[in-house]
Amino acid sequence: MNAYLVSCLLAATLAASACADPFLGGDARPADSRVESSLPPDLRFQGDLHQYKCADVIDLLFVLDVSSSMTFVLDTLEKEIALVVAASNKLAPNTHLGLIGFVDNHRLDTTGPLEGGKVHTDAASLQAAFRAFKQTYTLPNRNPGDGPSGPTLQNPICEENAVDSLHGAALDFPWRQFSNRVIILVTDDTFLERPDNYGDRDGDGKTDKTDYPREGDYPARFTLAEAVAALKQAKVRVFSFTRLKPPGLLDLTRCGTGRRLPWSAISDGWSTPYQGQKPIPEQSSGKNFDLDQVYAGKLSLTATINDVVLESHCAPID
Ligand SMILES: [Ca+2]
Ligand SMILES: [Ca+2]
Ligand SMILES: [Ca+2]
Repeated sequence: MNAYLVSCLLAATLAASACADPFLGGDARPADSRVESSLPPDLRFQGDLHQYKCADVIDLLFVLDVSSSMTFVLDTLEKEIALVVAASNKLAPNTHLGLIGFVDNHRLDTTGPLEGGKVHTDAASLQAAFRAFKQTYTLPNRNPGDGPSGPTLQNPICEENAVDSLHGAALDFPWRQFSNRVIILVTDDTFLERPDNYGDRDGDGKTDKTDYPREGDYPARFTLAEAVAALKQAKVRVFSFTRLKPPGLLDLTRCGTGRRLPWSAISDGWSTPYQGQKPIPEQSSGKNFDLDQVYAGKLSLTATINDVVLESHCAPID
């Protein structure tokens, strides 16, 4: 039992004033809430006080770098996502899942059965979505925000647009009111901020070079601070899987085009500060994990996801 549940139980024994929902605002109470809607938020526990059971549901959004080096992650998730869905539904029924894919811009998947397609409820439709992103965006090197008929071979610099993806995740995913809100982000690079442009390979302020790797207009729309503010407002935790150090020269997953930031900055914003700002997982009450350990088979992506969902469930963000 985590510290929050213990303190909640103790306080609730003294006076039924504990366990107030940490997530203020947001959508209306879900129709499938496991608690009678007539109950005020401070009585949202089930059973007697000796068997406290948090009634929060789980909203789990994958925000995935789908650039060409990330095929491994999409394949792993496709294979193992059923384990995540099963574990989450065991913890709390009716888990909602979603997917954002990003390279230099992003797209929220809309092939699920709920909320205009933004929400998946089982492994099968999410597996199909992982496959579709791989085929449509990863393999031809296409930016998800450009849609399935966008230009291919379109990724001139190594940094990928996690910041705008997280800002979009905070605002555009239909987070439920009484929910444990978790983002699982996987990327193997750092990011840029407004007013930089991911398509401006040489940083001259123009996006007009047509030789490989071709330039394009992919402006960074938000800053790190703006994305973190949106995540905090939405009470969403970010758990990321990223590189802690640059890949070796012969590493097949090493980005082959140029960079805006030095190779040593590859961990910035995830496990090391970004331009003096604390890493995103730390700022959003989440945590970062070593993606190289996943590649090496030393860290299970799905078991780690299950762990963080369990640990964050019914543990309000401070
Ligand atoms: Ca990449
Ligand atoms: Ca890029
Ligand atoms: Ca340029």
